[in-house]
Amino acid sequence: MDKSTLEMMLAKANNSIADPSRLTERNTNGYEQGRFTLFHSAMSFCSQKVRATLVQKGAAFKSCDMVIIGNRMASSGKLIPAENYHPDYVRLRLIGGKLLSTDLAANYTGVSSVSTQGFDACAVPTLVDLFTGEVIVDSLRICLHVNGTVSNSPSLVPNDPLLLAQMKAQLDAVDNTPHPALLYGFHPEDDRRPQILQELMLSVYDDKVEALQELAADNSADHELVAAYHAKIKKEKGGKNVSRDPSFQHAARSRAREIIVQLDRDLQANGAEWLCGTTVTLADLFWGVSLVRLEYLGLGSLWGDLPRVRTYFSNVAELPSIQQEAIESTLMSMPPSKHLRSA
Ligand SMILES: N[C@@H](CCC(=O)N[C@@H](CS)C(=O)NCC(=O)O)C(=O)O
Repeated sequence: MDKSTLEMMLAKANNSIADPSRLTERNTNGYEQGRFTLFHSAMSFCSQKVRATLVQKGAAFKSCDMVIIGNRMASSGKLIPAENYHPDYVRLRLIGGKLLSTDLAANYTGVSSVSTQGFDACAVPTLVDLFTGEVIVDSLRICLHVNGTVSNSPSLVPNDPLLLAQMKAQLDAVDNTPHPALLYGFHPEDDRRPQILQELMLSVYDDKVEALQELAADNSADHELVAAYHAKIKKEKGGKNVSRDPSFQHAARSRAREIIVQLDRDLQANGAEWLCGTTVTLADLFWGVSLVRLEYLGLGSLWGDLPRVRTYFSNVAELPSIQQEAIESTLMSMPPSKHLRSA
């Protein structure tokens, strides 16, 4: 896309952020000044992967920190939609979506992987690369792009084809962990999420659907945007349907356990401090973010009997990028959890 059109769309998308203090320059002395703008959210698991990658690579970026949960005004009951549903943001993100060979995600599976579930046009993160004129969506693709373009710091992607294949399998494992199901869902007999989070989740799906329906009605002339909103409405209604379904919630937790048991086997096979070779790769950053989120949700017990995973978690949690962008970010943006403490 040409630079002036992209800059115009970017400026409009910035208007989706109500509070200008959430538009900041990060790592101002870092590499690739003026190149990246990241639309993300402090609390979002997928955004944490991207920010950890940018920080680990030492890249400068403009941070557009969005509120991704709608909010109802106490006085009037009026619903303020999540900022990631704003028409100008979704229009920008739809440009990136066209580069994916996938349909809009309309079915809820409890997993948010673009490669298996489709493209959610109303989500974060979105990266704009002003040097190439690209809008890039999907945290996995964004992190590979950042690694490939920031060349002054050590690569987070192995050259060795075998290690590269192993790393990609790990990125897919994290991507296919049912994080949305575990964050939003009510486990029938063992819900360990912080109480305030559980309360927040009582109305989250209804609020999302209400906000999206209003936005679709208000923007009826823009057919592409309306299609994106309709797909999202269908997906979120699906989420509500299974949020209290015991077998769905049991299956999500069992799936997360299986993925962690496989991590344990892979750690044993690699035998080093890190997961794919002897240096930090994207696999370690993705797993760092994933394990921090599971710990926050009270699911550290999923690897309580796996000492290798416990040691690995301590190692990744010491990386400054994980401390800052997963642990501290979670603690400052999400309700307090007795399960996760500051490093
Ligand atoms: N696979 C996508 C998933 C994007 C996604 O689902 N983002 C979540 C946060 S982790 C989001 O924006 N949720 C808010 C919403 O859907 O309303 C990625 O990795 O970028």
